[in-house]
Amino acid sequence: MDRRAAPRSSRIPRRRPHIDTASNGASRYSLAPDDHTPDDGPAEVIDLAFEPEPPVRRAPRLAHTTAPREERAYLVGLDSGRRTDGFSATESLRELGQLVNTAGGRVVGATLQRRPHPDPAHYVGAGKLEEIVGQRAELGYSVVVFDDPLTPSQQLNLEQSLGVKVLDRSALILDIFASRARTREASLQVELAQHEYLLPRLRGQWQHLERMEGAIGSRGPGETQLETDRRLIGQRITRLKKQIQQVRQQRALQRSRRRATGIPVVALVGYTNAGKSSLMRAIAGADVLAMDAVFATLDPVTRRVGSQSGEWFLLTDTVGFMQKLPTQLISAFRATLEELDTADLLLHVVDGTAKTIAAQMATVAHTVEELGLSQTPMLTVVNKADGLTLADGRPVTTEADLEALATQHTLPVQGEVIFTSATAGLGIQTLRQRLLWEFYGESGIAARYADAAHPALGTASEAV
Ligand SMILES: Nc1nc2c(ncn2[C@@H]2O[C@H](COP(=O)(O)OP(=O)(O)OP(=O)(O)O)[C@@H](O)[C@H]2O)c(=O)[nH]1
Ligand SMILES: [Mg+2]
Repeated sequence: MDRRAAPRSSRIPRRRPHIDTASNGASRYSLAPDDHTPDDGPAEVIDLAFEPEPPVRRAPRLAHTTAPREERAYLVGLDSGRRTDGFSATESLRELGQLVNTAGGRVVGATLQRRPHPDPAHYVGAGKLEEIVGQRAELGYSVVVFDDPLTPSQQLNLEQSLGVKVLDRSALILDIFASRARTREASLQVELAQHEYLLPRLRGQWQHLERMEGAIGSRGPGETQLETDRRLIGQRITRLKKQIQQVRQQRALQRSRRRATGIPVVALVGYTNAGKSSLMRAIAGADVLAMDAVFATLDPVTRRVGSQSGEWFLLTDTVGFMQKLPTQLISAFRATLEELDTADLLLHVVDGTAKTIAAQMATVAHTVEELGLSQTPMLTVVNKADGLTLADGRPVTTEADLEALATQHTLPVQGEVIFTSATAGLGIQTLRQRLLWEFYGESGIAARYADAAHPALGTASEAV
């Protein structure tokens, strides 16, 4: 493949554009002074104001449901003071609130506890637990959501102490994925992740029967109901893994066919809600779902993008990343993420208006590394530029403004950054040209792909 160096020299970050993250003025929840995160000042207020979610059309649910439905959620986080991923405990808790909203719940309160390690039995200390219990009458919460993975025994102990349903971040994310799964493949992957998450948490809804000594049916060599449940779920997991293996093989076949065409592949990667699908729409004119919600996209969609002179590349949209993603999900979605293996270029889409932009970028970089893709060339695209302002305070409205942003930003990016607004249609042409340049150079090598009647090609999604 003919690949060249970037046409523009690497931008030297100078000044970060002002990023306007005005709150919508909804309710705020104060934290006790001793709970504040060290970097946020003493009188911290966790602003858990979220934009209202659009109504979510839910697919029929295939597997277990764990997350709140229109429930009043109380959030609990831990500030160990040792996080290295760039997210403060407060920001992480705010993101957890966003997940609760996406899952259909409403956040009614939140608390952070500063302690170096979670309590092995209850995650938080006894005092904090009492405080949470004490808030129940006032806030009327029906579910308590913890920002970190709980061990099965912590979850059980907490449910007993709090008297309400207890979830952790993983369960919430799994639930959102379950509600978003549209295709058979996504459903299989989500169901596998859910079963793997639930298996160690199965704890005998049937225990009362086991305790009834001498009861008819509980004697003899038979296994307990719990063992039966475990065995059945184990069998289901084996079956799901086999089915996913088949999906993987089909995908591998499709990929090798695609590779045989010699058409370059560009894959969109990025933090969830960064605007990957919107950018896909803008660049490829593709009819893909874009919505203001986390994890809107679960299945990779590939579209052709080309120029009139017969230069082409394929653009693939993928599932978004997030900090603290349940490991079960990553492994279940490996088949999907394998699409990235054959990408010639990763387009890292960043939400330029995100308060946690640097931490989000670090999460994506880390995930890309974990997926073994560090060697794949990556181009950073800072999207939602329409929500940014220039150094002189002017809002970004023109292509020239995007150029100015590119020279002003202080993002932690080595090399080239392209600014876009997928919704305002800014920077799209530049990005598309830049991608074509990457593979075909200034003059283009139309001759190489002049055979536009190649059976795998069809017509361009949109002419350049
Ligand atoms: N203001 C503004 N909003 C944007 C822009 N691009 C996308 N959005 C909005 O951001 C939200 C998320 O967009 P998506 O395209 O679904 O984001 P995604 O990265 O595909 O998200 P997931 O599939 O959930 O990982 C939607 O509400 C979009 O309308 C942009 O350039 N400017
Ligand atoms: Mg998407």
